[in-house]
Amino acid sequence: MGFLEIKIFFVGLFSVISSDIKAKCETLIEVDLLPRVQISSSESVSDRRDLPEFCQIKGEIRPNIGFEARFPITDWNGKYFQAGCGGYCGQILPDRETHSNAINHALRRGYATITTDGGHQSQSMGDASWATNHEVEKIYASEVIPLTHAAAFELLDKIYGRKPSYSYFSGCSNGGRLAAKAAQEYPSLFNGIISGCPVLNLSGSGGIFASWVLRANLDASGEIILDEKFEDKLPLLEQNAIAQCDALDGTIDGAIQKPQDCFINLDQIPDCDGEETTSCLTMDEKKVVRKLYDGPVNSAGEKLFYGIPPGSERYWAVWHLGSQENPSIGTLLAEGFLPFLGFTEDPDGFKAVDFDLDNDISKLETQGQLLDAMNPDLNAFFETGGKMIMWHGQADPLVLPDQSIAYYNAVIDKLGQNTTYEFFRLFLVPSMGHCWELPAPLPDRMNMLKVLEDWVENGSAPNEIAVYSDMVDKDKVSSTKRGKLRPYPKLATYSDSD
Ligand SMILES: [Ca+2]
Repeated sequence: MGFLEIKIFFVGLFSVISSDIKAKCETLIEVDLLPRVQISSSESVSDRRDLPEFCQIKGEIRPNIGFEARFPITDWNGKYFQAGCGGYCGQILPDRETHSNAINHALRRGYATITTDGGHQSQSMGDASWATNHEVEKIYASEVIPLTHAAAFELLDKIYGRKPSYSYFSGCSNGGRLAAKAAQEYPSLFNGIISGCPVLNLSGSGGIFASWVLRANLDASGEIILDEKFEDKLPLLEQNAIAQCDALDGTIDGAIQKPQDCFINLDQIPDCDGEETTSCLTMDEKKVVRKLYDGPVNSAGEKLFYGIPPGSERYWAVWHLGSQENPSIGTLLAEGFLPFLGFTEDPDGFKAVDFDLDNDISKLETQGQLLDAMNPDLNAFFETGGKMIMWHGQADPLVLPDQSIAYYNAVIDKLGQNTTYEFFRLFLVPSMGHCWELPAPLPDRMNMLKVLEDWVENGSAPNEIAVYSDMVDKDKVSSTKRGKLRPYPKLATYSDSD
């Protein structure tokens, strides 16, 4: 055969294969019942201009995990991508961009992808009433990972007739917690794992920290002190933090890269003297802000969890500012966690603000063992050759980055610095908030999946990760700025060049 004939032969073969895949996709619902999956629809989708043609499969993974799978009709790269769901899950959200639940970025790279609702359905942020059922809690805690993996492999076998060459897991927030759980509890399922802004210490975050934030923000009569209007004063707080702590890391770049060295002095912010403006704080406001930076303490003054990082102020409105009528997301999450997830028994009518930091912490232990992803023994994952990238916005005011740093150090204590560095690296993203809620002042876009592929498939370990800005809000973000993240404890660097 000449070149042209060979080309025609392969093009012909290829179109047979892709039409075969399309046919399998569109008849999937009629084939034999799959042991692990109840399919409700399966069809090829070719009218999404932002996506390659894909087989869209919807249904339920037994017992009750809603899912959507998106498998390429043509040009499958032979690999599998599973996403973890954010928050308390409950929705499938296959078109979500950025990091939670997101699969389209992997589909565009040719992956067969799947995302789920975590094993229960809910419509509103912070709804954890489904967690009165302990079996459902166990699925949310981690069982969703192997159940989804096994079901997806059945689907891959039906559509492509084979197993994938590589499997990846990625998630942010609760999805990042699931990613860490995958490495800890199911070490042989994934070749590569991306754990973003993970709620590793879910019982500490949802129980101790979240209830502290609510209580710190109430006056003696139970009224909220920092409400939605306080958003206007956040730039003042941010400027104060940057002025005091940007240089502590050795570089004035607009980011506080050593927040642990930073103690914010609020005396430098003028007191409001009768007249309220956006360039002063009242005494009550200063008291609350002090408590937020310092973090939870008990009545003996003992520190119980981390404080909100300086430099994260611009994101406080998204997560922590609200009113009685319009509660903050942090409030909703706290009221969901306590009582439904945090306690073994779910006390009726319990309010998060009533969580007692002197007496109630031990009540979180049993559920903490189920939910938290704190086990530093990743040896089994290491032994299988798995690689994990953990990343965390250094200005995340909801899921505090200190818990990722503490975890990383615990893994080093367990496995040693050299072994850990061979398969697990932590990247802190300066000035980025929680998973991505607003453009950060510094570059906050990166392609972690590409970086992880290079590590897993080519043995090219990430010594630096490019970050860039493609936001258009030019008043706030430099569109040409580039950065390089480096593995913790190294710091990121920035340049103005393209
Ligand atoms: Ca700096």
